[in-house]
Amino acid sequence: MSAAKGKPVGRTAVGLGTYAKNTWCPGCGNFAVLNALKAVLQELIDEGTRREDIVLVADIGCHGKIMDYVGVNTFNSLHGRSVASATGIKLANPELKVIVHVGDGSGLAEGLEHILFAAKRNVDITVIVHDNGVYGLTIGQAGPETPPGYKGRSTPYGSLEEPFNPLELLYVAGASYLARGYSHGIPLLKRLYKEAILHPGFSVVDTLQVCVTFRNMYEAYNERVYELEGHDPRDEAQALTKIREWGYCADGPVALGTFSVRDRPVYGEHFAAYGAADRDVEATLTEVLASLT
Ligand SMILES: Cc1ncc(C[n+]2csc(CCOP(=O)(O)OP(=O)(O)O)c2C)c(N)n1
Ligand code: SF4
Ligand SMILES: [Mg+2]
Repeated sequence: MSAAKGKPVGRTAVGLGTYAKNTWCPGCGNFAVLNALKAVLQELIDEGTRREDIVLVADIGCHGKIMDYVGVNTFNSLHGRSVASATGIKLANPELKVIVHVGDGSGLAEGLEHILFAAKRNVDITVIVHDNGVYGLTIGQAGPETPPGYKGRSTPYGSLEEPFNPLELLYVAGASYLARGYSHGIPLLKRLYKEAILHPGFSVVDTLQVCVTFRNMYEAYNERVYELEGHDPRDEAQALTKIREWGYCADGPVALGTFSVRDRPVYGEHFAAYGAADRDVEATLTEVLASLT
């Protein structure tokens, strides 16, 4: 549990608040993510989920501070390692709803291998990417989702690299639920976060979370975003076409909504068949130790 967190203030208009002082910049897109998430968690609690069965996991970055602002259990992981930690938490206690908050830097650069393998395994966790296309906390360096031409502390003459499409990458890796939201649209974020959390298997919501201080995309996104209509997320060809429509840097329409839902075996579901719960741990350990001598 985060030390900065005080006693939950209880149910208010936004619910599940804490006494921690919020240090995000005024206007930051993280506020929309926070409000949507708290509303969804409150709904889940009202529908019967135990508050103590919800775990938020994050690591380092402006997005990671979200853990201090929600009155549920939280785990602060090493930088880039939050998806690996979440995988362990879920496997140790499958009853938990495990939600991971990553930045485009922490999740798609420092921790890329972890997110790819969690998708490949279809671990039953939800990853919310706070995708602002920049390293916010360390004051505006270019990251994996930064488009060419971006001028920041590490690229004063403009970034030369093209971003990759995280949804395409995670689709190929095996994620069984993929969606994109935008921090200027809390109702859609709520729908996507709830769908993702309830989806059995690896779910990801790439959230276009505007960093007003280092990469203010509100005007550009407002002109280009649209919500998917008549799209069948279970049709793989349609899903891939829509996922590939926007390459995260070129102009053109930016689709929001649920791109893909697939039924895949969920990692860990078969563990119970191993009979781990019934095993005599002491006898097994003695046997293993004896085999080493
Ligand atoms: C291994 C490691 N590399 C680099 C850093 C420095 N660092 C801290 S936060 C951060 C950027 C985080 O960017 P992002 O994940 O996009 O989060 P944001 O602040 O934009 O929400 C970096 C590079 C670190 N703490 N540890
Ligand atoms: S630096 Fe950017 S991402 Fe970080 S709190 Fe400020 S506006 Fe938000
Ligand atoms: Mg970022």
